[in-house]
Amino acid sequence: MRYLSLIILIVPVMVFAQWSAPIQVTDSAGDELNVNVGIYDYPSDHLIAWDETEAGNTDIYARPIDLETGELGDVMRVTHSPAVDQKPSIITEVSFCFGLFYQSDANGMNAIYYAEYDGQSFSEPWLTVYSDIDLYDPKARTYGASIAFATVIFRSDSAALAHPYDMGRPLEGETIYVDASGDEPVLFYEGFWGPYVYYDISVLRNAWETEIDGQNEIRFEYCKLVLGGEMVTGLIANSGYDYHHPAQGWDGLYIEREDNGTFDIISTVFDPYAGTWSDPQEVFTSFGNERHPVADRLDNLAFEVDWSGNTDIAYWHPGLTEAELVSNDPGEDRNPCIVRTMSTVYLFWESNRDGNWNIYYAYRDAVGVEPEPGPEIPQEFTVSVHPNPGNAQFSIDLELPVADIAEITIYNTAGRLVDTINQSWLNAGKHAFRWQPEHQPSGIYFIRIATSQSQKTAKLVYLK
Ligand SMILES: [Ca+2]
Ligand SMILES: [Ca+2]
Ligand SMILES: [Ca+2]
Ligand SMILES: [Ca+2]
Repeated sequence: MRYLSLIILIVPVMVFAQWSAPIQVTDSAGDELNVNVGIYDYPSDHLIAWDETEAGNTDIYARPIDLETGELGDVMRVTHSPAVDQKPSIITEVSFCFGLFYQSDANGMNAIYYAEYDGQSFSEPWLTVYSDIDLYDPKARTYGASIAFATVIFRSDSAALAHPYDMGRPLEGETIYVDASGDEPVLFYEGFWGPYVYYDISVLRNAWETEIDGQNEIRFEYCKLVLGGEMVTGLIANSGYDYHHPAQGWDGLYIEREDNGTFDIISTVFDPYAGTWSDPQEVFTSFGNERHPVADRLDNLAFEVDWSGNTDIAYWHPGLTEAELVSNDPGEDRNPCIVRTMSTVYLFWESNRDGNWNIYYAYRDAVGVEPEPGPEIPQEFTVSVHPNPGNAQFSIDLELPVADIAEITIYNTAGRLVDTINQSWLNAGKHAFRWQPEHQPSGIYFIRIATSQSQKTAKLVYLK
């Protein structure tokens, strides 16, 4: 009894009943690190990638998983070079192409390589972005607002860079310096591409960690749409702390705050009108250290904690009153990676509980917005359009099984965006929208509904 109350006193925040037991993904004698997961085929076919170091050589490996059944495919070796091939980042949900970027020093300098996956195996990797300075830490990003368009963002010691990727192949020679100044070191980079940080009057573009006058600060960049797309850079208000690792949530950032060697997670919300950030709110503070936050656009937040004397993985969401412990093993558990399907949140991470590093994952039911009382919650994501064909106005009925961000757009047969109908959060349930073609010729149009998890396209025929 004395022992039990001691545990309760020391670790009052341990809640982990919601989480499955950890499931092992890799079991080789080498060290598997830097796990990254992307969706290959909606709804549940995903690819897990990591780098593995064995006998002094580091290569990229990947393994398919069906998240619905938990079935794991064979482990595939993506690279075979004697170079250090590491930090895979999977490009996700881009039509006609799928693969992973990674960093390699195969040509002497660190550069960004890409290998394509066809559902069975990987192509020979090729060099996509190179420079006479080291480039590393690739992060693949997709544009939710466009068809088949994506970007890989990476960094050097002094700048963050982006490279567009279109219809199957990275575009050559189009590297963009995201942080053009290059005057300050870029210590960590979070690039935002897609509709989730789009407001009527501005777009939040990027946030990164840099060192200014001996202190680690978070810089950000946003685009003022009302002033003709002017890019503005600012500093998230400093109050004498070191800040690290900005991670983007629904309307702002989660940041690691360092105060005399102790670490907490704070959040700050972006004001798109003023271009400023709210005063930092403590999301999670305790006697222990909370570090390295990662978040998805629906505020699923994972981070590392040392509450029981070794590092473990914790999870938090605004719908929870307490953080939940996902791993609780005496080994070191670190580097969480979040994947969410319609109804489930998955966390992948690396653990040395086996005497070498291996990849594990665990899952729980997604924490969503509470459904409105009354209306029946649909089982499936569906869309219907009527009348179709129509001659004046179309009604679009949408059913969402879970709350999500939904972007509804209309394209013509040339693939050009004709209209944007919705770009905001929708609760689970039934929704009705209207589209009235104005100054559009008769013909076939496509309505595309993209949520954070999937997309649907329906054809409609407009006859004047
Ligand atoms: Ca291993
Ligand atoms: Ca290698
Ligand atoms: Ca703390
Ligand atoms: Ca642990």
